[in-house]
Amino acid sequence: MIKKILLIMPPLRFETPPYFTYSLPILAASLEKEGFEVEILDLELHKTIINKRGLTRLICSKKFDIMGISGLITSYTTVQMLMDITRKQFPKKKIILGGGLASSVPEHSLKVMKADYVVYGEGVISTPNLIHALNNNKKLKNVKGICYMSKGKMIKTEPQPLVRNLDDLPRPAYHLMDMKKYINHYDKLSGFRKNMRIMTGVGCIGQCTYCFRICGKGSYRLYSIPRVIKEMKYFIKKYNIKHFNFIDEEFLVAKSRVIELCKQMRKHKINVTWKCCSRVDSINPEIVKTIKKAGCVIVGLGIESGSQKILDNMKKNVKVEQTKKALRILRKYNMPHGGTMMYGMVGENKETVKETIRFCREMEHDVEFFWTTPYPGTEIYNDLVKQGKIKDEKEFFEKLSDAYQFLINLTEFKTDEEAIYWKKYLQRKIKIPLYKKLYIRVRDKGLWNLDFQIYDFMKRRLFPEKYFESKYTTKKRAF
Ligand code: B12
Ligand code: SF4
Repeated sequence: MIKKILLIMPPLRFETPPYFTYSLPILAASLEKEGFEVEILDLELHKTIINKRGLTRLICSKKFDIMGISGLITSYTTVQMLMDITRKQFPKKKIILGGGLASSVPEHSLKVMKADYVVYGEGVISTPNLIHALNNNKKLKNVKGICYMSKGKMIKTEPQPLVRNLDDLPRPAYHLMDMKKYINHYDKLSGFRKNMRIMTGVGCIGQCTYCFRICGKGSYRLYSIPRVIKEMKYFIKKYNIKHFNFIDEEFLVAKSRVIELCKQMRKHKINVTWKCCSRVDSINPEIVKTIKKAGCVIVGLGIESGSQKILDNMKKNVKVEQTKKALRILRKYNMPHGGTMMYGMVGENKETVKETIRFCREMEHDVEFFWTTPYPGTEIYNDLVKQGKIKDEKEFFEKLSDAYQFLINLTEFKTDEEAIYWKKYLQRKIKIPLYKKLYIRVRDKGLWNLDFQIYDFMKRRLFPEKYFESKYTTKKRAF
Protein backbone atom coordinates (compact mmCIF):
# COMPACT_ATOMS: atom_id res chain seq x y z
CA MET A 1 0.00 0.00 0.00
CA ILE A 2 1.46 3.34 -1.01
CA LYS A 3 1.13 5.97 1.69
CA LYS A 4 4.39 7.92 1.83
CA ILE A 5 5.58 9.75 -1.26
CA LEU A 6 9.03 11.26 -1.62
CA LEU A 7 9.17 14.00 -4.25
CA ILE A 8 12.58 15.13 -5.47
CA MET A 9 13.53 18.30 -7.34
CA PRO A 10 17.00 18.21 -8.93
CA PRO A 11 19.09 21.37 -8.66
CA LEU A 12 18.50 23.91 -11.38
CA ARG A 13 21.85 25.64 -11.48
CA PHE A 14 24.89 24.92 -9.37
CA GLU A 15 26.33 28.40 -9.08
CA THR A 16 23.20 30.31 -7.97
CA PRO A 17 21.40 30.63 -4.60
CA PRO A 18 18.46 28.27 -3.96
CA TYR A 19 15.67 28.79 -6.46
CA PHE A 20 12.07 28.31 -5.34
CA THR A 21 10.11 26.19 -7.80
CA TYR A 22 6.33 25.80 -7.65
CA SER A 23 6.20 22.41 -9.38
CA LEU A 24 6.48 20.17 -6.33
CA PRO A 25 4.67 22.33 -3.73
CA ILE A 26 1.64 22.42 -6.07
CA LEU A 27 1.83 18.70 -6.78
CA ALA A 28 2.36 17.87 -3.09
CA ALA A 29 -0.69 19.91 -2.07
CA SER A 30 -2.90 17.90 -4.41
CA LEU A 31 -1.46 14.63 -3.07
CA GLU A 32 -1.95 15.70 0.55
CA LYS A 33 -5.53 16.61 -0.26
CA GLU A 34 -6.02 12.98 -1.32
CA GLY A 35 -4.70 11.76 2.03
CA PHE A 36 -1.10 10.87 1.13
CA GLU A 37 1.94 11.74 3.24
CA VAL A 38 4.41 13.75 1.22
CA GLU A 39 8.00 14.81 1.71
CA ILE A 40 9.77 17.18 -0.67
CA LEU A 41 13.51 16.85 -1.11
CA ASP A 42 14.63 19.95 -2.96
CA LEU A 43 18.20 19.39 -4.09
CA GLU A 44 18.51 23.14 -4.67
CA LEU A 45 19.25 23.13 -0.93
CA HIS A 46 21.85 20.35 -1.20
CA LYS A 47 23.95 21.48 -4.14
CA THR A 48 27.24 20.65 -2.52
CA ILE A 49 26.49 16.94 -2.28
CA ILE A 50 25.27 16.26 -5.81
CA ASN A 51 27.49 13.27 -6.35
CA LYS A 52 26.95 9.53 -6.09
CA ARG A 53 28.05 9.25 -2.46
CA GLY A 54 26.22 12.32 -1.20
CA LEU A 55 22.96 11.46 -2.93
CA THR A 56 23.09 7.84 -1.82
CA ARG A 57 23.41 8.91 1.82
CA LEU A 58 20.62 11.43 1.44
CA ILE A 59 18.19 9.04 -0.26
CA CYS A 60 18.98 6.24 2.19
CA SER A 61 18.03 8.55 5.06
CA LYS A 62 14.48 8.86 3.69
CA LYS A 63 11.47 6.66 4.30
CA PHE A 64 9.03 6.36 1.40
CA ASP A 65 6.79 3.95 -0.47
CA ILE A 66 7.12 5.54 -3.90
CA MET A 67 9.41 8.19 -5.34
CA GLY A 68 8.52 11.00 -7.75
CA ILE A 69 11.27 12.90 -9.54
CA SER A 70 10.75 16.24 -11.27
CA GLY A 71 13.16 18.24 -13.42
CA LEU A 72 13.68 20.07 -16.67
CA ILE A 73 15.45 18.33 -19.52
CA THR A 74 18.60 20.20 -18.46
CA SER A 75 18.64 18.08 -15.29
CA TYR A 76 18.90 14.88 -17.31
CA THR A 77 22.17 13.64 -15.79
CA THR A 78 21.15 14.29 -12.19
CA VAL A 79 17.77 12.64 -12.69
CA GLN A 80 19.46 9.58 -14.17
CA MET A 81 21.89 9.47 -11.23
CA LEU A 82 19.01 9.69 -8.73
CA MET A 83 17.20 6.86 -10.47
CA ASP A 84 20.27 4.63 -10.60
CA ILE A 85 20.93 5.14 -6.88
CA THR A 86 17.32 4.44 -5.94
CA ARG A 87 17.21 1.33 -8.12
CA LYS A 88 20.34 0.01 -6.40
CA GLN A 89 19.36 0.89 -2.82
CA PHE A 90 15.62 0.22 -3.06
CA PRO A 91 15.14 -2.24 -5.94
CA LYS A 92 11.47 -2.78 -5.16
CA LYS A 93 10.41 0.86 -4.98
CA LYS A 94 8.65 2.35 -7.98
CA ILE A 95 9.72 5.64 -9.55
CA ILE A 96 7.45 8.19 -11.23
CA LEU A 97 8.97 10.86 -13.45
CA GLY A 98 7.14 14.14 -14.12
CA GLY A 99 7.79 17.76 -15.13
CA GLY A 100 9.59 19.17 -18.18
CA LEU A 101 11.95 16.25 -18.77
CA ALA A 102 9.39 13.46 -18.56
CA SER A 103 6.67 15.38 -20.40
CA SER A 104 8.94 16.14 -23.34
CA VAL A 105 10.57 12.69 -23.64
CA PRO A 106 8.14 10.17 -22.07
CA GLU A 107 9.26 7.22 -24.17
CA HIS A 108 12.93 7.82 -23.44
CA SER A 109 12.10 8.24 -19.73
CA LEU A 110 10.54 4.78 -19.64
CA LYS A 111 12.69 2.83 -22.08
CA VAL A 112 16.14 4.31 -21.53
CA MET A 113 15.98 5.92 -18.09
CA LYS A 114 13.82 3.04 -16.84
CA ALA A 115 11.19 5.01 -14.95
CA ASP A 116 8.21 2.89 -13.93
CA TYR A 117 5.65 5.57 -14.76
CA VAL A 118 5.61 8.96 -16.41
CA VAL A 119 3.07 11.63 -15.55
CA TYR A 120 2.98 14.04 -18.44
CA GLY A 121 1.54 17.57 -18.34
CA GLU A 122 -0.06 19.15 -15.32
CA GLY A 123 0.07 16.17 -12.94
CA VAL A 124 -2.16 17.50 -10.18
CA ILE A 125 -5.01 15.13 -11.01
CA SER A 126 -3.13 12.33 -12.80
CA THR A 127 -0.60 11.70 -10.03
CA PRO A 128 -3.07 11.00 -7.18
CA ASN A 129 -5.19 9.00 -9.65
CA LEU A 130 -2.18 6.89 -10.62
CA ILE A 131 -1.34 6.12 -6.99
CA HIS A 132 -4.96 5.28 -6.16
CA ALA A 133 -5.01 2.94 -9.16
CA LEU A 134 -1.79 1.24 -8.00
CA ASN A 135 -3.14 0.87 -4.45
CA ASN A 136 -6.42 -0.61 -5.65
CA ASN A 137 -5.02 -2.76 -8.47
CA LYS A 138 -7.06 -0.82 -10.99
CA LYS A 139 -6.25 -0.77 -14.72
CA LEU A 140 -3.71 1.94 -15.55
CA LYS A 141 -5.14 2.46 -19.00
CA ASN A 142 -8.04 4.30 -17.37
CA VAL A 143 -5.77 6.83 -15.65
CA LYS A 144 -5.46 9.91 -17.85
CA GLY A 145 -2.19 11.77 -18.40
CA ILE A 146 0.27 8.94 -17.77
CA CYS A 147 2.65 6.65 -19.70
CA TYR A 148 3.85 3.19 -18.76
CA MET A 149 5.30 0.13 -20.41
CA SER A 150 3.23 -2.89 -21.27
CA LYS A 151 4.58 -5.89 -23.22
CA GLY A 152 7.62 -3.90 -24.32
CA LYS A 153 5.52 -1.06 -25.69
CA MET A 154 4.80 2.36 -24.27
CA ILE A 155 1.17 3.02 -23.48
CA LYS A 156 0.27 6.72 -23.39
CA THR A 157 -3.18 7.32 -21.97
CA GLU A 158 -5.32 10.22 -23.14
CA PRO A 159 -4.41 13.65 -21.74
CA GLN A 160 -5.88 14.69 -18.41
CA PRO A 161 -8.07 17.79 -18.99
CA LEU A 162 -6.47 20.83 -17.37
CA VAL A 163 -7.76 22.48 -14.23
CA ARG A 164 -9.28 25.49 -15.96
CA ASN A 165 -9.80 27.62 -12.85
CA LEU A 166 -6.43 27.71 -11.10
CA ASP A 167 -8.13 28.85 -7.88
CA ASP A 168 -9.52 25.30 -7.65
CA LEU A 169 -6.00 24.02 -6.98
CA PRO A 170 -5.05 23.72 -3.32
CA ARG A 171 -2.52 26.27 -2.06
CA PRO A 172 1.08 25.18 -2.72
CA ALA A 173 2.38 23.09 0.20
CA TYR A 174 4.74 25.77 1.52
CA HIS A 175 4.85 23.92 4.85
CA LEU A 176 6.88 21.18 3.13
CA MET A 177 9.52 23.66 1.98
CA ASP A 178 12.16 25.36 4.08
CA MET A 179 10.89 28.73 2.85
CA LYS A 180 13.41 30.98 4.58
CA LYS A 181 16.23 29.35 2.65
CA TYR A 182 14.79 30.62 -0.64
CA ILE A 183 14.08 34.10 0.61
CA ASN A 184 17.05 35.36 2.53
CA HIS A 185 19.48 35.52 -0.30
CA TYR A 186 20.83 38.14 -2.57
CA ASP A 187 19.22 38.33 -6.00
CA LYS A 188 21.62 39.36 -8.75
CA LEU A 189 18.99 41.29 -10.63
CA SER A 190 16.90 42.92 -7.95
CA GLY A 191 19.60 43.31 -5.34
CA PHE A 192 16.92 42.94 -2.67
CA ARG A 193 17.50 40.62 0.21
CA LYS A 194 13.88 39.69 0.70
CA ASN A 195 12.48 38.63 -2.62
CA MET A 196 10.14 35.86 -3.69
CA ARG A 197 8.98 34.31 -6.93
CA ILE A 198 5.26 34.31 -7.42
CA MET A 199 3.01 32.86 -10.10
CA THR A 200 -0.26 34.44 -11.19
CA GLY A 201 -0.85 32.21 -14.19
CA VAL A 202 0.63 29.45 -16.31
CA GLY A 203 1.05 28.85 -20.02
CA CYS A 204 1.20 31.19 -22.95
CA ILE A 205 -0.82 31.92 -26.05
CA GLY A 206 2.28 31.81 -28.31
CA GLN A 207 3.41 29.01 -30.62
CA CYS A 208 7.16 29.65 -30.84
CA THR A 209 9.02 26.81 -32.55
CA TYR A 210 11.79 26.67 -29.92
CA CYS A 211 9.47 26.58 -26.90
CA PHE A 212 8.04 23.54 -25.14
CA ARG A 213 4.69 23.91 -23.44
CA ILE A 214 4.58 21.34 -20.62
CA CYS A 215 0.79 21.44 -20.37
CA GLY A 216 0.29 21.53 -24.14
CA LYS A 217 -1.25 24.11 -26.43
CA GLY A 218 -4.12 26.18 -25.06
CA SER A 219 -2.90 25.81 -21.50
CA TYR A 220 -2.89 29.54 -20.67
CA ARG A 221 -4.75 29.98 -17.36
CA LEU A 222 -4.78 32.51 -14.55
CA TYR A 223 -5.30 32.73 -10.82
CA SER A 224 -7.98 35.22 -9.79
CA ILE A 225 -6.91 38.67 -8.60
CA PRO A 226 -8.15 38.17 -4.99
CA ARG A 227 -6.08 34.99 -4.82
CA VAL A 228 -2.94 36.75 -6.10
CA ILE A 229 -3.42 39.60 -3.63
CA LYS A 230 -3.94 37.12 -0.78
CA GLU A 231 -0.72 35.31 -1.72
CA MET A 232 1.28 38.53 -1.89
CA LYS A 233 -0.04 39.66 1.50
CA TYR A 234 0.86 36.28 2.97
CA PHE A 235 4.47 36.56 1.82
CA ILE A 236 4.77 40.16 2.93
CA LYS A 237 3.37 39.44 6.38
CA LYS A 238 5.17 36.17 6.99
CA TYR A 239 8.55 36.85 5.40
CA ASN A 240 8.67 40.63 5.07
CA ILE A 241 9.02 40.34 1.29
CA LYS A 242 10.02 43.57 -0.42
CA HIS A 243 10.30 42.45 -4.03
CA PHE A 244 8.31 39.93 -6.09
CA ASN A 245 9.34 38.25 -9.28
CA PHE A 246 6.27 37.25 -11.30
CA ILE A 247 7.36 34.08 -13.09
CA ASP A 248 4.43 33.91 -15.52
CA GLU A 249 5.62 33.55 -19.10
CA GLU A 250 3.21 36.22 -20.24
CA PHE A 251 2.34 38.53 -17.40
CA LEU A 252 1.15 41.52 -19.41
CA VAL A 253 -0.92 39.81 -22.10
CA ALA A 254 -4.28 40.08 -20.30
CA LYS A 255 -4.19 43.87 -20.11
CA SER A 256 -7.44 44.63 -18.32
CA ARG A 257 -6.57 42.04 -15.69
CA VAL A 258 -3.11 43.55 -15.15
CA ILE A 259 -4.67 46.98 -14.76
CA GLU A 260 -7.14 45.63 -12.21
CA LEU A 261 -4.39 43.75 -10.36
CA CYS A 262 -2.32 46.93 -10.13
CA LYS A 263 -5.33 48.82 -8.86
CA GLN A 264 -5.94 46.19 -6.20
CA MET A 265 -2.27 46.21 -5.19
CA ARG A 266 -2.48 49.92 -4.53
CA LYS A 267 -5.83 49.59 -2.79
CA HIS A 268 -4.41 46.91 -0.47
CA LYS A 269 -1.32 49.05 0.15
CA ILE A 270 1.04 46.43 -1.23
CA ASN A 271 4.11 48.63 -1.30
CA VAL A 272 6.63 46.36 -2.92
CA THR A 273 8.65 46.43 -6.11
CA TRP A 274 8.29 43.72 -8.70
CA LYS A 275 9.50 42.29 -11.96
CA CYS A 276 7.52 40.66 -14.74
CA CYS A 277 8.02 39.20 -18.23
CA SER A 278 6.18 40.11 -21.37
CA ARG A 279 5.95 39.67 -25.11
CA VAL A 280 6.76 42.90 -26.93
CA ASP A 281 3.28 43.16 -28.42
CA SER A 282 1.75 43.50 -24.96
CA ILE A 283 3.54 46.80 -24.27
CA ASN A 284 1.57 50.03 -24.63
CA PRO A 285 1.80 53.39 -22.82
CA GLU A 286 -1.21 52.76 -20.59
CA ILE A 287 0.06 49.42 -19.33
CA VAL A 288 3.58 50.76 -18.70
CA LYS A 289 2.29 53.78 -16.75
CA THR A 290 0.01 51.51 -14.71
CA ILE A 291 2.59 48.89 -13.79
CA LYS A 292 5.16 51.53 -12.93
CA LYS A 293 2.76 53.20 -10.55
CA ALA A 294 2.08 49.84 -8.90
CA GLY A 295 5.78 49.13 -8.22
CA CYS A 296 7.08 47.37 -11.32
CA VAL A 297 10.79 48.11 -11.64
CA ILE A 298 11.81 45.97 -14.57
CA VAL A 299 10.11 44.24 -17.48
CA GLY A 300 11.77 41.23 -19.09
CA LEU A 301 11.13 40.99 -22.82
CA GLY A 302 11.68 38.11 -25.21
CA ILE A 303 13.05 40.06 -28.19
CA GLU A 304 15.15 37.21 -29.61
CA SER A 305 16.14 38.73 -32.97
CA GLY A 306 16.31 41.93 -34.99
CA SER A 307 15.68 40.06 -38.23
CA GLN A 308 12.12 39.67 -39.46
CA LYS A 309 13.05 36.47 -41.29
CA ILE A 310 14.27 34.91 -38.05
CA LEU A 311 11.26 36.06 -36.05
CA ASP A 312 9.04 34.50 -38.73
CA ASN A 313 11.02 31.25 -38.64
CA MET A 314 10.49 31.19 -34.88
CA LYS A 315 6.72 31.70 -35.44
CA LYS A 316 7.06 34.51 -32.93
CA ASN A 317 4.18 36.39 -34.55
CA VAL A 318 5.90 39.70 -33.89
CA LYS A 319 7.20 42.41 -36.24
CA VAL A 320 10.60 44.05 -35.68
CA GLU A 321 8.79 47.40 -35.73
CA GLN A 322 6.60 46.26 -32.81
CA THR A 323 9.74 45.49 -30.81
CA LYS A 324 11.19 48.92 -31.53
CA LYS A 325 7.93 50.54 -30.55
CA ALA A 326 7.81 48.56 -27.29
CA LEU A 327 11.37 49.59 -26.40
CA ARG A 328 10.63 53.23 -27.16
CA ILE A 329 7.54 53.18 -24.97
CA LEU A 330 9.39 51.57 -22.06
CA ARG A 331 12.19 54.10 -22.31
CA LYS A 332 9.85 57.03 -22.70
CA TYR A 333 8.29 56.13 -19.36
CA ASN A 334 11.66 55.36 -17.77
CA MET A 335 10.82 51.73 -17.23
CA PRO A 336 13.96 49.54 -17.05
CA HIS A 337 13.76 46.45 -19.21
CA GLY A 338 15.64 43.33 -20.21
CA GLY A 339 15.41 41.76 -23.64
CA THR A 340 16.68 38.25 -24.27
CA MET A 341 18.30 37.62 -27.63
CA MET A 342 18.90 34.36 -29.46
CA TYR A 343 21.40 33.52 -32.14
CA GLY A 344 21.65 30.47 -34.38
CA MET A 345 18.03 29.90 -35.37
CA VAL A 346 17.12 27.94 -38.47
CA GLY A 347 17.72 30.32 -41.40
CA GLU A 348 20.37 32.43 -39.61
CA ASN A 349 22.91 33.74 -42.16
CA LYS A 350 25.16 36.76 -42.73
CA GLU A 351 22.20 38.90 -43.75
CA THR A 352 20.10 38.10 -40.66
CA VAL A 353 23.15 38.67 -38.44
CA LYS A 354 23.63 42.11 -40.01
CA GLU A 355 19.96 42.93 -39.56
CA THR A 356 20.24 42.08 -35.86
CA ILE A 357 23.39 44.19 -35.53
CA ARG A 358 21.58 47.16 -37.11
CA PHE A 359 18.63 46.63 -34.79
CA CYS A 360 20.75 46.44 -31.64
CA ARG A 361 22.82 49.48 -32.57
CA GLU A 362 19.76 51.54 -33.39
CA MET A 363 18.00 50.49 -30.19
CA GLU A 364 21.18 50.53 -28.08
CA HIS A 365 20.44 47.02 -26.96
CA ASP A 366 23.45 45.12 -25.64
CA VAL A 367 22.97 41.70 -24.05
CA GLU A 368 24.59 38.29 -24.26
CA PHE A 369 22.99 36.19 -26.99
CA PHE A 370 21.70 32.70 -26.13
CA TRP A 371 22.38 29.90 -28.57
CA THR A 372 19.14 28.69 -30.10
CA THR A 373 18.88 25.29 -28.47
CA PRO A 374 16.51 22.60 -29.72
CA TYR A 375 14.98 21.31 -26.49
CA PRO A 376 13.00 18.09 -27.04
CA GLY A 377 9.29 18.49 -27.58
CA THR A 378 9.76 21.69 -29.58
CA GLU A 379 9.09 22.09 -33.30
CA ILE A 380 12.76 22.73 -34.09
CA TYR A 381 13.77 19.56 -32.24
CA ASN A 382 11.16 17.45 -34.01
CA ASP A 383 12.42 18.75 -37.37
CA LEU A 384 15.97 17.71 -36.48
CA VAL A 385 14.76 14.23 -35.59
CA LYS A 386 12.92 14.00 -38.94
CA GLN A 387 16.08 15.09 -40.73
CA GLY A 388 18.02 12.35 -38.89
CA LYS A 389 20.32 14.90 -37.28
CA ILE A 390 19.94 13.58 -33.72
CA LYS A 391 21.90 10.37 -33.86
CA ASP A 392 22.02 9.52 -30.16
CA GLU A 393 19.23 11.00 -28.02
CA LYS A 394 20.86 10.17 -24.70
CA GLU A 395 24.14 11.79 -25.66
CA PHE A 396 22.24 14.84 -26.90
CA PHE A 397 20.16 15.23 -23.71
CA GLU A 398 23.27 14.94 -21.56
CA LYS A 399 24.74 17.96 -23.34
CA LEU A 400 21.67 20.19 -23.01
CA SER A 401 22.25 23.15 -20.73
CA ASP A 402 21.30 26.77 -20.25
CA ALA A 403 21.87 27.66 -23.93
CA TYR A 404 25.09 29.54 -23.19
CA GLN A 405 27.01 26.94 -25.19
CA PHE A 406 27.02 25.87 -28.81
CA LEU A 407 25.36 22.51 -29.26
CA ILE A 408 24.21 21.96 -32.82
CA ASN A 409 24.31 24.06 -35.97
CA LEU A 410 20.80 24.95 -37.14
CA THR A 411 21.91 27.90 -39.27
CA GLU A 412 22.62 28.35 -42.97
CA PHE A 413 26.33 28.57 -42.16
CA LYS A 414 27.97 25.50 -43.63
CA THR A 415 30.26 24.63 -40.71
CA ASP A 416 30.09 24.82 -36.91
CA GLU A 417 33.18 27.06 -36.93
CA GLU A 418 31.47 29.54 -39.24
CA ALA A 419 28.34 29.58 -37.05
CA ILE A 420 30.48 30.20 -33.94
CA TYR A 421 32.52 32.89 -35.71
CA TRP A 422 29.40 34.84 -36.70
CA LYS A 423 28.07 34.81 -33.15
CA LYS A 424 31.28 36.38 -31.90
CA TYR A 425 31.18 38.84 -34.79
CA LEU A 426 27.60 39.79 -33.90
CA GLN A 427 28.37 40.45 -30.24
CA ARG A 428 31.52 42.40 -31.06
CA LYS A 429 29.83 44.57 -33.66
CA ILE A 430 27.13 45.51 -31.16
CA LYS A 431 29.27 46.02 -28.08
CA ILE A 432 32.14 48.11 -29.45
CA PRO A 433 30.07 50.98 -30.97
CA LEU A 434 27.81 51.07 -27.91
CA TYR A 435 30.73 51.35 -25.52
CA LYS A 436 32.30 54.02 -27.74
CA LYS A 437 29.04 55.93 -27.72
CA LEU A 438 28.90 55.62 -23.95
CA TYR A 439 32.44 56.95 -23.60
CA ILE A 440 31.71 59.95 -25.83
CA ARG A 441 28.52 60.75 -23.95
CA VAL A 442 30.21 60.55 -20.56
CA ARG A 443 33.03 62.75 -21.87
CA ASP A 444 30.73 65.35 -23.45
CA LYS A 445 27.75 65.42 -21.13
CA GLY A 446 29.12 64.23 -17.81
CA LEU A 447 28.07 61.20 -15.84
CA TRP A 448 24.84 62.63 -14.46
CA ASN A 449 23.49 64.00 -17.66
CA LEU A 450 23.20 60.85 -19.69
CA ASP A 451 20.05 59.68 -21.33
CA PHE A 452 17.96 57.16 -19.51
CA GLN A 453 18.96 54.00 -21.35
CA ILE A 454 22.69 54.43 -20.80
CA TYR A 455 22.30 55.62 -17.23
CA ASP A 456 20.11 52.66 -16.47
CA PHE A 457 22.54 50.23 -18.07
CA MET A 458 25.52 51.60 -16.13
CA LYS A 459 23.78 51.56 -12.80
CA ARG A 460 22.65 48.02 -13.26
CA ARG A 461 26.20 46.92 -14.02
CA LEU A 462 28.01 49.02 -11.43
CA PHE A 463 25.67 49.08 -8.44
CA PRO A 464 23.24 46.17 -8.73
CA GLU A 465 22.34 46.29 -5.05
CA LYS A 466 21.37 49.96 -5.23
CA TYR A 467 19.65 49.63 -8.57
CA PHE A 468 16.04 49.64 -7.50
CA GLU A 469 16.35 51.85 -4.50
CA SER A 470 17.40 55.03 -6.23
CA LYS A 471 15.36 57.59 -8.10
CA TYR A 472 16.37 58.42 -11.63
CA THR A 473 17.63 61.98 -11.59
CA THR A 474 17.93 62.62 -15.29
CA LYS A 475 15.04 64.27 -17.07
CA LYS A 476 16.50 63.60 -20.51
CA ARG A 477 14.99 60.76 -22.45
CA ALA A 478 16.42 58.62 -25.16
CA PHE A 479 13.39 58.77 -27.44
C1 B12 B 1 10.00 29.66 -14.14
C2 B12 B 1 10.71 28.94 -15.28
C3 B12 B 1 12.09 28.88 -15.24
C4 B12 B 1 12.86 29.37 -14.06
C5 B12 B 1 12.93 28.26 -13.01
C6 B12 B 1 12.76 26.88 -13.53
C7 B12 B 1 12.07 25.98 -12.56
N1 B12 B 1 12.68 24.91 -12.19
O1 B12 B 1 10.99 26.29 -12.12
C8 B12 B 1 14.23 29.71 -14.71
C9 B12 B 1 14.17 31.14 -15.14
C10 B12 B 1 15.46 29.53 -13.83
C11 B12 B 1 14.20 28.79 -15.91
C12 B12 B 1 15.34 28.43 -16.58
C13 B12 B 1 15.30 27.62 -17.69
N2 B12 B 1 14.22 27.13 -18.29
CO1 B12 B 1 12.44 27.44 -17.69
N3 B12 B 1 10.64 27.77 -17.32
C14 B12 B 1 10.02 28.36 -16.35
C15 B12 B 1 8.51 28.37 -16.59
C16 B12 B 1 8.14 29.71 -17.18
C17 B12 B 1 7.62 28.08 -15.38
C18 B12 B 1 7.98 26.82 -14.59
C19 B12 B 1 7.03 26.69 -13.47
O2 B12 B 1 7.35 27.02 -12.34
N4 B12 B 1 5.82 26.23 -13.77
C20 B12 B 1 4.79 26.08 -12.80
C21 B12 B 1 4.79 24.66 -12.22
C22 B12 B 1 3.68 24.50 -11.21
O3 B12 B 1 4.56 23.79 -13.29
P1 B12 B 1 5.56 22.61 -13.65
O4 B12 B 1 6.92 22.95 -13.29
O5 B12 B 1 5.29 22.20 -15.04
O6 B12 B 1 5.06 21.43 -12.68
C23 B12 B 1 3.81 20.76 -12.87
C24 B12 B 1 3.89 19.55 -13.79
O7 B12 B 1 4.94 19.58 -14.73
C25 B12 B 1 3.93 18.37 -12.88
N5 B12 B 1 5.22 17.93 -12.35
C26 B12 B 1 6.34 18.60 -12.18
N6 B12 B 1 7.26 17.86 -11.58
C27 B12 B 1 6.72 16.66 -11.36
C28 B12 B 1 7.25 15.52 -10.77
C29 B12 B 1 6.46 14.39 -10.67
C30 B12 B 1 7.00 13.18 -10.03
C31 B12 B 1 5.14 14.40 -11.19
C32 B12 B 1 4.32 13.19 -11.08
C33 B12 B 1 4.61 15.55 -11.78
C34 B12 B 1 5.41 16.67 -11.86
O8 B12 B 1 3.16 18.81 -11.79
C35 B12 B 1 3.41 20.19 -11.54
C36 B12 B 1 2.17 20.83 -10.95
O9 B12 B 1 1.16 20.94 -11.94
C37 B12 B 1 8.41 27.20 -17.60
C38 B12 B 1 7.24 27.28 -18.51
C39 B12 B 1 6.07 26.50 -17.94
N7 B12 B 1 4.91 26.98 -18.16
O10 B12 B 1 6.22 25.49 -17.30
C40 B12 B 1 9.75 27.21 -18.31
C41 B12 B 1 10.37 25.89 -18.75
C42 B12 B 1 10.15 24.88 -17.66
N8 B12 B 1 11.79 26.20 -18.88
C43 B12 B 1 12.35 25.61 -19.87
C44 B12 B 1 13.69 25.79 -20.24
C45 B12 B 1 14.12 25.16 -21.58
C46 B12 B 1 14.56 26.52 -19.44
C47 B12 B 1 16.04 26.79 -19.73
C48 B12 B 1 16.85 25.66 -20.30
C49 B12 B 1 16.09 28.03 -20.61
C50 B12 B 1 17.45 28.44 -21.08
N9 B12 B 1 17.62 28.42 -22.38
O11 B12 B 1 18.32 28.74 -20.34
C51 B12 B 1 16.56 27.17 -18.34
C52 B12 B 1 17.11 25.91 -17.63
C53 B12 B 1 17.87 26.22 -16.43
C54 B12 B 1 18.65 25.03 -15.97
N10 B12 B 1 19.86 25.23 -15.57
O12 B12 B 1 18.20 23.93 -16.00
C55 B12 B 1 11.39 24.73 -20.59
C56 B12 B 1 11.56 23.26 -20.17
C57 B12 B 1 11.69 22.31 -21.31
C58 B12 B 1 11.94 20.91 -20.84
N11 B12 B 1 11.70 19.99 -21.72
O13 B12 B 1 12.35 20.64 -19.73
C59 B12 B 1 10.05 25.38 -20.19
C60 B12 B 1 8.84 24.44 -20.27
C61 B12 B 1 9.90 26.61 -21.10
C62 B12 B 1 9.55 26.32 -22.48
N12 B12 B 1 8.38 26.76 -22.81
O14 B12 B 1 10.27 25.74 -23.27
N13 B12 B 1 12.94 28.44 -16.21
S1 SF4 C 1 8.73 31.57 -26.20
FE1 SF4 C 1 7.52 32.87 -24.86
S2 SF4 C 1 5.97 33.75 -26.26
FE2 SF4 C 1 6.82 31.97 -27.32
S3 SF4 C 1 5.43 30.28 -26.81
FE3 SF4 C 1 7.14 30.22 -25.32
S4 SF4 C 1 6.43 31.41 -23.56
FE4 SF4 C 1 5.08 31.90 -25.30
